[in-house]
Amino acid sequence: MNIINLLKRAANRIVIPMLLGVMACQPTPPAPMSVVPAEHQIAWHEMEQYAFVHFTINTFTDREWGFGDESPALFNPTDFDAEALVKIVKDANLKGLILTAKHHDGFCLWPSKYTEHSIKNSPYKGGEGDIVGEVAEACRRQGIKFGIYLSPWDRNHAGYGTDEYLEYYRNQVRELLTAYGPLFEMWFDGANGGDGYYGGAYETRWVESGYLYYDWPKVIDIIRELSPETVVWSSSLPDARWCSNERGIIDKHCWAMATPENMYPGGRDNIEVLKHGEENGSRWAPAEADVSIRPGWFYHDYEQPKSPEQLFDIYLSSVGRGGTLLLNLAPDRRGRIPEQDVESLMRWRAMVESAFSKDLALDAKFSASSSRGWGYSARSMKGENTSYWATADDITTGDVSIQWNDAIMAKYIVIQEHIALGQRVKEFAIEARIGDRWQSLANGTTIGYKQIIPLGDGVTTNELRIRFIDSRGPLAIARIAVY
Ligand code: FUL
Repeated sequence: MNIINLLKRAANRIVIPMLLGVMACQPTPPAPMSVVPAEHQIAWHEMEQYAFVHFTINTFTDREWGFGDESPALFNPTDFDAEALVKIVKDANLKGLILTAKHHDGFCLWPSKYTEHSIKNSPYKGGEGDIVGEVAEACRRQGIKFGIYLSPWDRNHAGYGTDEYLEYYRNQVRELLTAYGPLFEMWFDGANGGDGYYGGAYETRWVESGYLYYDWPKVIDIIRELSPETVVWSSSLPDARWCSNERGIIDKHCWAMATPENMYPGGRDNIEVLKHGEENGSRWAPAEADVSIRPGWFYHDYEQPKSPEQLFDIYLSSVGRGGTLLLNLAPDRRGRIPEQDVESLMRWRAMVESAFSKDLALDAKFSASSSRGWGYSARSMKGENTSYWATADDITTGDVSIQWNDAIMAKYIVIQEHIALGQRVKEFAIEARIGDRWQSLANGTTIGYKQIIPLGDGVTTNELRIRFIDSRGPLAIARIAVY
């Protein structure tokens, strides 16, 4: 037998069985929890922060809610430039943009074929303009994801409150998705019914229980058909939910799951569920924090933007609490984002980048009280969240120690769960070794996609201990970072 054959036999008898043996020993991943995010919801989490843009007739009438009887001739931005708007969004490190295609007053920022109450009867570009189309195109060119806000309540439409309006509304959803989709998110406001112009009736119209009237499942079917990857947001559900306030604050105790029964835009009887989610909720419907850079959603020249420090706090209480941040910008009558708002945004971006520039954990030694085995060790939590630490099926608690040779000063700890397998952690604590004792730094409950835990002025230590005290299943932690 020649040498080549000998080597082949050795490979067949020894090397291949050895490899198979090692593969057989590699533990399987933990089973997913019963509710996990869809792939496009994971992509949505990863965006973390995106812009809202409130712009319409209200910008020119100095109102927050138009009555519906405003003349389209009022809409006349003198210096609108979609590319410049999207560039500001991009420079602020916001990953998407959701535009108010139609607010409660019913004026359409695109030349809808279903109404005359639109940009086509305004002086903007002599009636040839299309703000929705221009922004969608600029987003596409600059790599920013695009989304649409389409107010269900329409104070202009004569048929509001009847089936005629429902057909109109669904036609518009179809029209927008066909012309400007796919969209990363569609935003269905909960504000519903009340007084308005309604085609000249000037009366008050309430719709049946707010949400029942719209028959939302029919609207959602249209979206799933034309743009299946769209996250459908509403004050309740189904794919992402309101965080229960407009101040940009997600509650510290917040599950991504909730149960959709009777929860559609306008359903306000579930504030506690919106705020905390439900540990055993039947859908992945995480919280989104919507907040405006100014007191109002639309531009008013007497208002001032929030400071970079205020925006930084909002970042911590939204992105830092397992959900996303939807930060509203308000173009002025030129159609431009006011200079002082841009200044605030850019300084905010710089603050975030400087606070989270160097992950000190990259130079540390990670160890854990136990692990699932090969491929799931404590060091899997270091750096990018491409791998994760996991415990054995029957182990739902664990301590992670992070040690440095030389003491470091930590101001923030970032923890991320491997949410592709569901949200699990129910309780955790963070401690630092100071001298020869352990000092408690923070306690928390839920984690989810990402928790940023601020440590006040900072802690100097050479060992941190993260204690996972309770979990719905075996632990699956994607990342621990220290700044
Ligand atoms: C609210 C609306 O009534 C406000 O005008 C604004 O659009 C805000 C984002 O949602 O419910």
